[in-house]
Amino acid sequence: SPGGEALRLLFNGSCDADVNNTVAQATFNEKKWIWVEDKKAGYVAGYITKDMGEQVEVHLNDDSIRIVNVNETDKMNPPKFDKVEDMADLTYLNEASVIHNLRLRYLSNLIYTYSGLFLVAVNPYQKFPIYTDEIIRYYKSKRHHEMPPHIYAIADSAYNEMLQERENQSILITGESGAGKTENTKRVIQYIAAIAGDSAGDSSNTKMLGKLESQILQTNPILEAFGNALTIRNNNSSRFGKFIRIEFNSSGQIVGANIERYLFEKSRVTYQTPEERNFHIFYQLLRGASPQLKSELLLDGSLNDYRFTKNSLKDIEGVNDSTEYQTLVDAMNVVGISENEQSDLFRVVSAVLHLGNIEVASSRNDQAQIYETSSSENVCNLLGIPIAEFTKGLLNPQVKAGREWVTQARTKEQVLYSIEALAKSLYERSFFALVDRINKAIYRPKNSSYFIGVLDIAGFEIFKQEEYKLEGIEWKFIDFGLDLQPTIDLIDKANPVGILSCLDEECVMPKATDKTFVEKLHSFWKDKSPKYQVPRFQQGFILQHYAAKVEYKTSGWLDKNKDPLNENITKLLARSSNQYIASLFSDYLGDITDNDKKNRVKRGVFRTVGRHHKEQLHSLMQQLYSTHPHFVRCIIPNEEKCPGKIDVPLVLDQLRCNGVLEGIRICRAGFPNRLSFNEFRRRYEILTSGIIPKGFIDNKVAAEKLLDAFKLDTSQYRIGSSKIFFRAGVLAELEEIRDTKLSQLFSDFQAHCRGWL
Ligand code: AOV
Ligand code: MG
Repeated sequence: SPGGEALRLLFNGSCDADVNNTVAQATFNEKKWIWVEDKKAGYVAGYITKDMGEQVEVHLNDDSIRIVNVNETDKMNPPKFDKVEDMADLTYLNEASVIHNLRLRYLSNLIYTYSGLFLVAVNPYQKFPIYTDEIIRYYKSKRHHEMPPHIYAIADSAYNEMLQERENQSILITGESGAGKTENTKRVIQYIAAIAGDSAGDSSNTKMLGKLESQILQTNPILEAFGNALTIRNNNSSRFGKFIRIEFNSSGQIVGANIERYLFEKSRVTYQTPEERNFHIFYQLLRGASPQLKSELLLDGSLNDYRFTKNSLKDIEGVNDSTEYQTLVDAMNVVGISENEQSDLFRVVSAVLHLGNIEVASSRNDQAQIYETSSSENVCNLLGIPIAEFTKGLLNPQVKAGREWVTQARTKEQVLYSIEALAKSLYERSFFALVDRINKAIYRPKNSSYFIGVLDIAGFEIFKQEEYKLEGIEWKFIDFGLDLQPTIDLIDKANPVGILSCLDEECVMPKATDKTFVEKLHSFWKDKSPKYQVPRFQQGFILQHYAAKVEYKTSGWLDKNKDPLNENITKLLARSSNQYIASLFSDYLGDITDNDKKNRVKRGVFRTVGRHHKEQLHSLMQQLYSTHPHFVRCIIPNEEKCPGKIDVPLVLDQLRCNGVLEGIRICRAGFPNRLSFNEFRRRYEILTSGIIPKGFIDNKVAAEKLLDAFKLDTSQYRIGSSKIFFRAGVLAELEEIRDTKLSQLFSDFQAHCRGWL
């Protein structure tokens, strides 16, 4: 198959002349070029016209002259480094050079760049033809640096390393909202499905995927319909995190997949700001469903008729909700979600809409009343529960007072609160059930030997230097600059009591309030952890996260951590005549005695919200630690969702926070490039003559002789048990010498031939 050079030509678009033309090589050599810090532009180019020690006079590119402190300047790399594919190869490594390189590449339509340990991906906000079947074939089984940087290269390394090292792999994709995490996650799955499916053999053609691979790909439109929404930052923002594990048999074929979801933003169901939307499905269903289905679902209105959609934005630029509805139904059919199951899912969506329209009035003595019953009737019809008990449960629920059950009168506010809690919980439970259902279709753990996990969530960092250890090289572990453990302890620890445990404890204390909770926290952590601080004005606490300090206000936490659902209603739902609805609330089945309650706590049914997240994240971390990680850092280029525009300060901010700049430094401090003895000898023997004796000689010995002959400083490499590890830039230099040598040989040869003619 064609090599990287062809692809490089294909990818490289035109570049904004203004940026491209930083400095030509000839001009560069004449003057002392530098980068100067600039508040607005981030950095501007210029050359030094006068050196005054602490200060320099600089002639800037716009022909202005500025006098600046030397420490506000950075060295500039020669033009031959423009658009380098791996920023660890830059001679001068500083913020200005890194951002300059990313910018040059971005404006030439090159959105992917290696950066030592990471792949950096800058959101293009436009569709480039770089994700085709043909490109997939280019990347299949190629060596990393043979090909231009691409998310496919990362997916391919993960796949090959899984097979070669017989080790689970993970691809960790992080970045701000709208930076491109989900898009890149989809590309990883697409690539793996194409090269590792049943039918993959030689085809790597996404149109000819096997059934399982198609199902795995089609889970995405389903999850996005129910779990994504338009936000200010992203037209298709994921309101949940996910970890997708693709499972393989020992020969590398896909045998199944599993999706775990984290942290779902259910509050969006009942409230959106006017610039945002509810979850896509509400708009898709109301705009795309057939009149017949809508009437079955008792939906006779449109977006403006329902409280949970009417105040939101209605349209997404370039998206047709009705077409998306069709895409969703097609996807559900591929995954094997039956028509009945689909109508169950839609029934929940409709019930949520009708819940929002229940009008609650207040009687003279402040008691809640429902006079207009059509919405409640619709809700009860859709959910398969009797309306009399539903209304009574809302307005006059039975609650336990000491040992007695008494009937309580509720205010309008209380009833509205419990209706909203019900709508949110109903939708959330249905979303979770949908994820379970999808897993039932695609998860077949039987023959699984390995997995590649793809994490599409914002958050944390893990880092291992296993390869160095395996090679028996002494390696001083460098802290990644993101010392998370103290913060994790602070949130997570059982002893002394971390924030979550403390919250759980307070939730079961009879007289606890938000105030007693915070006071307890202060008593445990104030002055005991460097990451914990007490705010001066608000009731709450401050945590030092890796990018910044974050202040948490704790008002309402106790309530939020408890289950806010009205048990009168949830018990009704658990006995719904509709099996699906009943299954969503089966944990509320039966009358709950105190004894049951204790048992349930043990069985984990009554796990509090905080506790549940904590357990999930713990299990995720355990899985990740057992894998070989690959890191992808997504960058949002501007806040206007606009193609071809780089907001330098915004990007710099992300590079500082996400560890890219730190990562390059670490990579350069270490030995990022490696070659086996065999390959090193094969490639570079040509640079010497007569160093290696004729006849058999061990590859390691040969490699050592070559290293000697090249007179490489011993600080520039380490010799392992099967490979040599090089500092950044060393191999690049050897490659350059090799290129020169080869072209010399070639022209000698040509001259020689001419002599014959
Ligand atoms: P996110 O996952 O990182 O945000 P997305 O992956 O949803 O961000 O990307 C946001 C939007 O940017 C997408 O809908 C595309 O329109 C565009 N986009 C991103 N990457 C690409 C790409 N490689 N090629 C073309 N368009 C792209 V969030 O889920 O909000 O944290 O919560
Ligand atoms: Mg996303």
